[in-house]
Amino acid sequence: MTKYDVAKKFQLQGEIDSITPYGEGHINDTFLVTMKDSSTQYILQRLNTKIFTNYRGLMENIQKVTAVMQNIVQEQGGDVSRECMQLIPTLEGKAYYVNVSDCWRVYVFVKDTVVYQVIDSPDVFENTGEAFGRFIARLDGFEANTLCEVIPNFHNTVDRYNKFLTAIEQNKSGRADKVQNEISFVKARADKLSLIVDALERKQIPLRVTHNDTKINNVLIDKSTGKAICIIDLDTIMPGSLLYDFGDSIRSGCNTALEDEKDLSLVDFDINLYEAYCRGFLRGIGEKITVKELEMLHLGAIIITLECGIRFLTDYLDGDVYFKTQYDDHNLVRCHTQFKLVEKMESKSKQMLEIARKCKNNLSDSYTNRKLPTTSRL
Ligand code: ADP
Ligand code: GN1
Ligand code: MG
Repeated sequence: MTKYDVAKKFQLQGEIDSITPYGEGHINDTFLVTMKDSSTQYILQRLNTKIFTNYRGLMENIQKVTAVMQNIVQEQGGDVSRECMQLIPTLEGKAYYVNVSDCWRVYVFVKDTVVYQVIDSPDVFENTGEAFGRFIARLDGFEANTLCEVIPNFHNTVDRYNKFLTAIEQNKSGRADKVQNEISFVKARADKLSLIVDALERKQIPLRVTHNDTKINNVLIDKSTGKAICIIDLDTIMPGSLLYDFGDSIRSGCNTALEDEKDLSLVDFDINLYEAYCRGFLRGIGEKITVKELEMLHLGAIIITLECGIRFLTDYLDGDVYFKTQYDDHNLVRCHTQFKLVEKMESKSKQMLEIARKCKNNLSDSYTNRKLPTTSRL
């Protein structure tokens, strides 16, 4: 079945002109569908069903969350057509189309936006932080247990570490000898990896409905205003910790280079961008953040960057079976950028904590001195 045949299974307006590969995601196959009137476009995606084995549960999550979001944005006087992801139903009125083992879906294409792979503007990054903070705040009342866990233990850093140890032992790719330094880098930090998982388990921080893949190319920025208007890539929305959401934007946005930059001298952690994101995120989430979460934001950034590096290294050891790769050592190159960032963040962790506190205090001053919640909610 061709992509054209698949696209015709959905309720598209008009006649299809072209279908072309689009975006730089590591997981799904994304296409831009342009109609003959050329002003109407859609995003067609083939889900990676090897990774998202429970694609039906995943699509149900997305249906639930997009419906709630659309209502909230409408209530708040926003523009649903630009600020919310909107699924286009199939001819039978379903949210997705299954062909043998492939699962396809179509979204409304949000026009006049850009996504960044590297951000250098503090204003744009502050707007990005505000959008992700607001996203979590909007989902605050959402019952976490009504969503399925799309990928079990997705951000369970301890479990990621155990899988990494297994990958070393199995050495499926035969590359283990080559990455002894990288393996030592991770092992030296093993005690840090459980901090968020433990805090969740002890109910020191709340389990929330979170996005879980908040890298900067998962938010659409309005071309003319620079505002972050629409959060995309909703596949991994499920119960999780805000710290991973905050952290993943920092991991991707405060990197002065690309995630797969080969020249490590270009990779640095931009603390000014960190401050900009903190300001935006804390404004967006408002009073929904707890004191403990605030005090752990910097750890969220460090731990997820380490986790992401571990995942790239694990995939390298497994023979590149998870992330899309373009060349032989691609996952190793990605792992190196993440570990370099970890080191840079570690050397600035105290400053990162102070920045979070300062941003919160500046905001609290403007909030008529209302107090933060001091305990977790769940
Ligand atoms: P992946 O899971 O593979 O990362 P994404 O859902 O993030 O896939 O989509 C890949 C890219 O497609 C995004 O980075 C963005 O550039 C673009 N994109 C996705 N959805 C939309 C949309 N509704 N409107 C405009 N662009 C989109
Ligand atoms: C993947 O789908 P994409 O490219 O937005 C991955 C994230 C990683 C990221 C690293 C479902 O995100 O968890 O942090 O690559 N998504 C999944 O770039 O594994
Ligand atoms: Mg994406």
